[in-house]
Amino acid sequence: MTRSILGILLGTALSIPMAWAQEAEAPPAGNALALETFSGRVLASGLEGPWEVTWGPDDMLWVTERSAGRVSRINPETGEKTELLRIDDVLSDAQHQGLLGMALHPDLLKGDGNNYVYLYHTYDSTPDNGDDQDAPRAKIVRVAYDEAAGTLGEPTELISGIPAGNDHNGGRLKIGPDGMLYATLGEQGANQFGNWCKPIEAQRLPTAEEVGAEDWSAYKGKTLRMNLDGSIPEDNPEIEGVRSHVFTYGHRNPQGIVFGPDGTLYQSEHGANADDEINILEGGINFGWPHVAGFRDNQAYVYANWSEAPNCEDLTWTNLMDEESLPDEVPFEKETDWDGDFAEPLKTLFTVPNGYDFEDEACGDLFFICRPGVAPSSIDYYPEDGPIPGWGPSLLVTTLKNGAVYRLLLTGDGQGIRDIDRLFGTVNRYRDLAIAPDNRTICVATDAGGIARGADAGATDKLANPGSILVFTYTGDGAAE
Ligand SMILES: [Ca+2]
Ligand SMILES: [Ca+2]
Ligand SMILES: [Ca+2]
Ligand SMILES: [Ca+2]
Repeated sequence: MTRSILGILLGTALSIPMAWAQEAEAPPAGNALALETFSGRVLASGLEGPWEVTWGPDDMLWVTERSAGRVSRINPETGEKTELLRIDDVLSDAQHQGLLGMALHPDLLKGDGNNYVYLYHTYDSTPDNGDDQDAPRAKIVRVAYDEAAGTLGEPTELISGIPAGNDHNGGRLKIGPDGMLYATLGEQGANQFGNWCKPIEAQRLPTAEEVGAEDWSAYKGKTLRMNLDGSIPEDNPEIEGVRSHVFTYGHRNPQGIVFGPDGTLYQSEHGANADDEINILEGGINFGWPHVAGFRDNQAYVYANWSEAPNCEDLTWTNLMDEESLPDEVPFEKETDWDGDFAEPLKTLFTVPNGYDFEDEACGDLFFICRPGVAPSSIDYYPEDGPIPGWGPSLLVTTLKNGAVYRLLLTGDGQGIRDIDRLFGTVNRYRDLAIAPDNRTICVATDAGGIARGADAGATDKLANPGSILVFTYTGDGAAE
């Protein structure tokens, strides 16, 4: 594939033909669908970090804005935006903090008294001491939608005191077909960057004493499952003898969850330099982080535990995860040194062999952008009977570093991935998506700032459409090719 001109989207509410990008690094384009059968346009811009975009039962886009702590409805035809709520106690200093996930009650606007919306956000748990970053936590609140007034209000706290930090807070919410609320939590960026001397706690499980005391500090790097009032479901898995909100564990920074029509729970998770993961979650299962990245294959990863180095604070941290690059004082293990039970991913994006050059000159000082991981920020499900030829069933995954939607074609039983394509590439960071009910339109939310892959294949902080909702619409007739 040699097409390398990225579509630049300008203006708002204009229908602009897209050009398409394929990357040498991306997997081969196995699907021959003509991408010219899509139009692309900017629906809305000027948003303060749109993080969750959900198609509502009122045929409006419901959107959270991370740094503003705002929930709005956006008309998917005109882009007109109506603010529903602004939360006062949202903590949003760092890139990973703020108002994050949102889930709409499945019976919203069905007239049975369940006009509820669920929100995940970070806050300062010690608001009166003049330091808003000394004790960040996250909470999940339920708010009620007043249809007549067009507002969200009456906040009810379901759970608070959830661990949060300045990195990898996870934060995606979804209500399952079982009527339970699921939430993703990252490991808070432990063992890397400014947190390099903090231990990763993705494997630490809550004790009965902690659960009894409502101490949720062991919830880092977990998926939580709770009743809609925030309590622990009776049928949650008992893991090492303790039932808590924990549904799965051993995660790095999971930011996407979605249920397939048969109830399969698909998840996307940020890897480190490589090995972003697509997983199928089942209750009680360990997903391996940090002992294993992706598959247990000993490729381009060792678990270097900086917190165990006696002089950690004095060392110069590196995220090159091979034994030659690590200071002698830092203990490490190969993936096969750990013999714990865990579930391997369905797919990694992407695994590279030992010896791979993680400091590609093409991205200069921003070499992390050129690394094999694409930073998957959300996941959605495209149904088997959707009108776009060759798309169903598939998972659609938005990516930050490599602004695009990755379409992962599922096998017929939904339990495997048979092909990957990179679609709708622009110079942006894609944070989330929503699929219209007619399955012809894909709406994508972009970060308000940050670093992305540039049009020239290097890295850039000049984003084409910061803080926007982009809309890609299938214009074909749905006939098979
Ligand atoms: Ca979404
Ligand atoms: Ca404080
Ligand atoms: Ca894993
Ligand atoms: Ca591996």
